[in-house]
Amino acid sequence: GASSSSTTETTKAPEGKKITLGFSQVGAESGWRTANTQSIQDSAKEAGYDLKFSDAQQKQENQIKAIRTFIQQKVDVIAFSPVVESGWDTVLKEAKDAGIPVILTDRAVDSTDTSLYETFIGSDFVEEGRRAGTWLVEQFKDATEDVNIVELQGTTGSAPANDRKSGFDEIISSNPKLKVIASQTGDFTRAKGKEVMQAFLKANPDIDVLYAHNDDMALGAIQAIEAAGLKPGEDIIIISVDGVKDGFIAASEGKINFIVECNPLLGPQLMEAVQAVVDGKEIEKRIVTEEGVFTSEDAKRELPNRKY
Ligand code: GZL
Repeated sequence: GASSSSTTETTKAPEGKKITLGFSQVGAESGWRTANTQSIQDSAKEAGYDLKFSDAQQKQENQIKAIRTFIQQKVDVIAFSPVVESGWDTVLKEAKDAGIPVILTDRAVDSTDTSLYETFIGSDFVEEGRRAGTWLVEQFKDATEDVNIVELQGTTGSAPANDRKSGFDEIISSNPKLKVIASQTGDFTRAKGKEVMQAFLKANPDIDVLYAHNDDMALGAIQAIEAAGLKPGEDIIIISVDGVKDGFIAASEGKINFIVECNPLLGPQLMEAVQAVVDGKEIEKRIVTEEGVFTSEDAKRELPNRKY
């Protein structure tokens, strides 16, 4: 890892004290989450902030507890990636009443009161779903028979699961032969992705396509597909989202056919937003992260350049 430079200058906070950032992270469920955590920790160090970091093990009540602890500790700014979209208004109002600004990263909340947070920094998950659907429509535009699709959804109630599904459904509805015959959550993990894919294979003899809401579930599903004696990327076309190293490796081997990138490196933008908020500067209410798409060929070429 990068050596910590001893000369990191501390950012001047009000009264010259170090800025304290309380961050509540979803968990450690996927390769994407690991890269996201690393980016936040590295960027906070680089900025000279005192980072109080909490891992909620994918439980909303742990995130709410962490946010309440940050309020008691009177941190300068609270940031978090909400594991699910709903159920945040009460604790966000407590932060607002305590005069502590909140920044959302990665996933959104469905609070209608947008004064409860300063900004939301993250991907457009609906667009990611549309990109997955657009590639699939193109691949099967000449299909003469039904195309049977199974879908491994992300964590139930999470913004990426809701939006990646709706964006995909919106686009594939243009071709009635594209049929989602089974759709179930794999909770963004390899283990669950494998388990649910095993069940899909048992219940559906003729699966043509797997749409997985993240690489980790796709990688688990690939284990199940191979155990069933089928060839991932050939017998079953696989589309995935994220673009973590292991996803790129599988794509470069032709086991995943199309990857929609979801950028986890949100640390630098988060720290910029923290500084702006502390300095009382205006910031955009919505900061969308840049990301692309990769076929197997693209992945083979790009693999050496991937940072996570
Ligand atoms: C997306 C992020 C999702 C990733 C998964 O921004 O919230 O959660 O796609 C991760 O890999 O578990």
